[in-house]
Order: sequence, then structure tokens, then C-alpha cells
Amino acid sequence: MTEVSKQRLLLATRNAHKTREVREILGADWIVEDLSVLPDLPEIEETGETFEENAKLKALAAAPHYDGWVLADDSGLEVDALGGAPGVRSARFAGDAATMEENRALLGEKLRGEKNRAGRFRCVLALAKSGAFVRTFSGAVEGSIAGEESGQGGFGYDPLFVPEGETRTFAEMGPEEKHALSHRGRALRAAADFLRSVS
Ligand code: ITT
Repeated sequence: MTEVSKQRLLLATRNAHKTREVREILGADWIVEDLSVLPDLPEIEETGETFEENAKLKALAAAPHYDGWVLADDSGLEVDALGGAPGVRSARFAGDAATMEENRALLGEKLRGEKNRAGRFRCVLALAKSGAFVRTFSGAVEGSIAGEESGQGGFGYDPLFVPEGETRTFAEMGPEEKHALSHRGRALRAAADFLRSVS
């Protein structure tokens, strides 16, 4: 009986860390699939200049191929001393084929000696259904960029990001602690409220 009440959604991502986090945040009511169920879908070019544009591009590329809700996550880290970089280029900061180790190393290098360490993670989720765009949801978390990496949890820039009011990085927190504060947790809780209201 419980299975019957579960809803399905496609997260239009190839980043397995995002899929894991979305499953953790939505919990047992949702069956979350990702682009591994659409292996023939071509690579989605992220040509937008904002998180909103890229999230919409990803949702609309996948939506015609999936029967049900499609959600795409575009996210990244904005650093004030770098004029908002890496921003929409967070995954490709040190180059198109860069690893996250290289991206974090470049961020550390660019901020060496910099006093203004302020920044924020942003997440925009674009929702689509039956091939059509529905709406977006946004979340942000303010914080600062640490001088060195700490922690093994999370992914991406988490070992360098200390949320406001905390002394530990996201990578030093458990998943529930991170999701209670994070950009993705905030945006996704708003999306889940909306989906419950229309289902
Ligand atoms: P998809 O486009 O397939 O979803 P992606 O990793 O390319 O995967 P983005 O273009 O949205 O996704 O890039 C987001 C990058 O921002 C991600 O690769 C991380 O480097 C960083 N990022 C986003 N959310 C993060 C988080 O919660 N913790 C740490 N880093 C994060």
C-alpha cells in the first residue's frame, strides 16, 4: 500500500551527489530517478548565464522523455571577492574537464591572502511536466570560504564552505545538518510543498 502512494520524479542530473542529496531531503515519499534512466539523452549544453536559465535548459531537455515531474538543479558557489565567480561555472572553474580537487585548489589559490572570504551557495530548481516548463524554486545559504579544506562529507566545494553562524564546513557535518541549512535543502523543501499542493 505504501508503494502506491509514492510519487516519482526525474532529477535531470548526471551528478550522483545531487541525486543522493535530493533523495535524502525528499525522504521515503518520493522515488527519485536521474538521467541514468535516459542513457541516450545527449549531453545538455549549459549555455545560460544564470542558474535559472541553466536549470530551465536541463529540465526542458529531459521533460519530453519522461512521464511525470522533472526537476533540474543548477547550483554553484558565488564568492564576493571574485565578483561572484565561480557562479554558474562552479563545476568547470579550473577548465571544462577539471576535477573538483582542481576547482577547490584554484579557489584556494585565488583567495590566498584575501580578507573578504564571504560567499554563498545558490540553487535553482526548474520544474517541468509533459514537456513544458512549470516554475522555479530557489535557495541560498550565506557563509565564508575557509583557508584550508576540512571534512570528508558532502561533495564539491563543501570542504571549503563554512555556513554563517557555524565553525565547521559542510563537509564536516552530517547530511541532515547540511540539508537543514543548505541552498539545495531550502529550494527543494519549497518544491516539495508545491508538489504536495498540486498532487
Ligand atoms: P548536472 O548539470 O548534471 O546537474 P553538475 O555538477 O554539472 O551536474 P552544475 O552545473 O549545477 O551541476 O554545477 C554545480 C557545481 O556547483 C557542482 O558540480 C559543485 O561543484 C558545486 N556545488 C553545487 N552544490 C553544491 C553543494 O551542495 N556542495 C558543494 N558544491 C556544490
